[in-house]
Amino acid sequence: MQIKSARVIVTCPGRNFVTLKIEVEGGLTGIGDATLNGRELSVVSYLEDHVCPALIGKDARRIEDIWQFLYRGAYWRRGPVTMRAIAAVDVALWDIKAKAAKMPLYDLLGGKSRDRVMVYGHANGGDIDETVDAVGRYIEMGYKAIRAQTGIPGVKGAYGVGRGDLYYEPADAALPSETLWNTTSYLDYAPKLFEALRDRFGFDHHLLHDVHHRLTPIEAARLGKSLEPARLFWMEDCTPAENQEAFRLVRQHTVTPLAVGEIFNTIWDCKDLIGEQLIDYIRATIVGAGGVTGLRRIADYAAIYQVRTGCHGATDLSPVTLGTAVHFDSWVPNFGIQEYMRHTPETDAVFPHNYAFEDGYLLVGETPGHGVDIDEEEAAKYPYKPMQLPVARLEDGTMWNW
Ligand code: EZ4
Ligand code: CO
Repeated sequence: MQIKSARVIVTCPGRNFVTLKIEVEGGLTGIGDATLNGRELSVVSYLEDHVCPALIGKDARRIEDIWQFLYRGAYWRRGPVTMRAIAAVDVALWDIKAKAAKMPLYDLLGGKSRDRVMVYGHANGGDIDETVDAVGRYIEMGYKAIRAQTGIPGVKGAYGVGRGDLYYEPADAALPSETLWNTTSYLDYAPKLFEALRDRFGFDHHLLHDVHHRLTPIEAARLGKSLEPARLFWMEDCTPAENQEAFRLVRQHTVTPLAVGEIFNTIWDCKDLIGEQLIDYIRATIVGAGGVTGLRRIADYAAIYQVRTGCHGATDLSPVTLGTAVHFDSWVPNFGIQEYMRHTPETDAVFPHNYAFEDGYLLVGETPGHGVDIDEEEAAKYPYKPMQLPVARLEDGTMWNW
């Protein structure tokens, strides 16, 4: 089953997506997502200039060998660009293998461990009242788990606040927008949001919150402690995780469950976090961490330490990643939850798929492969648009973590 062609398709139905399409002799095709939000074209070049030519003629059945070839062969290991390129190849090859086997991908992975995949949606608002209303709308839509983010009065562009509708895209301009950050206001305001949410809705739903790398370890510990009465499902990215040891301090102080890893690329980024049981959920995802092959290694390692998965699933991960994740989540024994931000109707039209949302869960499709396709005519209607993620500064002008 030789690889005949490997092509990159870039489309922007509201936001940019990079997709790799591989075709093998005999005509089977598979697709993989290579989207790196705000730095898309670097992965396009990596694939087109360096990876695609080396794939031609290789046996598409040898997924593990091709993964090792691209990982070891780069010499410059890891990093978001390399690992997204590897993920795109890996997912396209799993898609092809499952189609050839006439199996949905979850079956090829070992079969279903569950019937449906619990997801969490994103509710946000300009202040506490708006956010409480937004959470109410998610509850009405059937969500069992909801991430809540609120704007902070006086802080311009606090993380996670949308622009008036249910869709939220942080990459909003050709050059980075400037936002402000104020830790004192945030640490005062955020716990009040969760108090208000529990007062209004009780404890029947899971609530989640994303700190988005903004706090120091001791501040994160304090927030975790002050959120304990709200019994969160998790507190995410409470402090930057380049230094995995930082989480020892947070862990010492709070029983609020911790989730980390949406920006991780390999098992090495989370080795100590998992091995020392410093986190409860690992957020690494298929497109970010080297495809099904890379993520499976992380998940199996995490299982030993009772760390569960919580795959990143923002809209900058294309329906190809989401669809593949639903297969992965259906199989993985130590599943926790799946992030789910609905894509726009334009995006859904470019990527026909067979996963479906029902009553707070995603249901996996039964067709062979990962169940997501790309309509190239539709994709061609939306040319690439430069869009970057925002940056954040403190009030005195100091650069901070966005
Ligand atoms: O801000 O994927 O948990 N979800 C997140 C995301 C990230 C975006 C960045 O591109 O933190 O919404
Ligand atoms: Co996040």
